[in-house]
Amino acid sequence: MKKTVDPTDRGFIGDTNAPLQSTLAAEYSMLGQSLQRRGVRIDEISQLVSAFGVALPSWGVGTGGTRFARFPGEGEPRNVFEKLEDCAVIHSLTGATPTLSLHLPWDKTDDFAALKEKAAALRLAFDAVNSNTFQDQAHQRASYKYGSITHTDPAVRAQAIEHNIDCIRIGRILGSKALTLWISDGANFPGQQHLARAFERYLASAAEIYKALPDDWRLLIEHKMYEPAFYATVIQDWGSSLMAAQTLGPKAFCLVDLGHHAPNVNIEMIVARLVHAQRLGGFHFNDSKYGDDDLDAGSIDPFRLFLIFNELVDAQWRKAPDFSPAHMLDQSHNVTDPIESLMGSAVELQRAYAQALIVERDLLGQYQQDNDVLMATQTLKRAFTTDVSPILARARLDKGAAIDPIATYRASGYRAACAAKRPTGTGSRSGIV
Ligand code: LRH
Ligand code: MN
Repeated sequence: MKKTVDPTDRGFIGDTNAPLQSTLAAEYSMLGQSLQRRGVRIDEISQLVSAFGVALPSWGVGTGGTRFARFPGEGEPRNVFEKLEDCAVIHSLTGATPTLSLHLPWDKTDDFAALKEKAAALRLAFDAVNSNTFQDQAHQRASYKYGSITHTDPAVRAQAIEHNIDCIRIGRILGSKALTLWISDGANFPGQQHLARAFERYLASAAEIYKALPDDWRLLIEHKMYEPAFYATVIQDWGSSLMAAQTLGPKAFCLVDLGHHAPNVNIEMIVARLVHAQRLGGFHFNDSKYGDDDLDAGSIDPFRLFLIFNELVDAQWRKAPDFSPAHMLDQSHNVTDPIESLMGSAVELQRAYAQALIVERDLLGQYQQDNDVLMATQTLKRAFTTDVSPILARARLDKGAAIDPIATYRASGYRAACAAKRPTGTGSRSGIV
């Protein structure tokens, strides 16, 4: 077997970077000169990009699947501790993923305090925890077949509320500051569910969960147009999510999962509205062409991702009140090495952020004011068509990460080492994880 190296080892990363540094320095200086002509200081952008972090989905480091099949890859993590190890590799090589988001009970363990210690030793921390009332667990009292916190049976609602409160308890041990509440509750046929009463049950149950939130926590309400419900979903769109957040209280916010909208929906507009309402709680970044495809961020429509970051940078720039969205990835890696996909996606988020940071906002504002449509769209597009790769690589280098994360990861032989250490199950079964 090829010699394997620990990809989190700084010496190994430094050795792999060495032959790439002079080219990077030349490209960085070229870009710096071109940006200077636009009145943009490249070092300022690199520092902001360096400070950007996105949370990894614990459920994303294993191979994902669909309802048809899941084809496990080599060396899959078998438990949350091994998921942490893989997340540490992603952060060591990109410098952009200092936190991860757990999903319960998928990441259940007997000792969450030990998990927190292990994470700290790997220079990782925990972002929002995710509850799960869209699957029935073994030995569960009541089924979620017809819903969870909006079920017509109060006993089922109570069970689902209890689970969410337990997720908050676990999150407090881990140092999380938010609970992401996505529920699959809805209907497959007209008439199956009373649309108004279901929403009222949602508000009443969510209020019980809200009561259990510590003062410095947030409740992140995640809307989704459809799936697994195929006619109506209780929290189907940003309007329902915003109404719920405003009803529940100041700790309730809206989480935007990019894949949870109909194709062609203007998501950057939704972001602008949620910023205005001071209820933009965060994102589940991914990409999609048709439905909730959970593909790698920036892989299908990088311009859309740029336009979303353009709204975020503009809000930051105009000092929008109460603006601190949580950035998280939520993807399913069915045919790629999850570690490579997550590294690539983190870099694509940094790219969209860097492009949004170099937008000449005063100039753009003037053209918008003057209704000079052509010059306004060109000014925005100039930022998107600028290759900011040297800034991203420089930000990684400055943090001791890899100039080329994928090449460094492959050179380490980490996946082969995992395959030797973590025997893979046989056959393929369906399901997203
Ligand atoms: C629902 C969702 C939600 C998670 C799940 C894994 O589609 O986006 O955020 O709980 O995926
Ligand atoms: Mn999501």
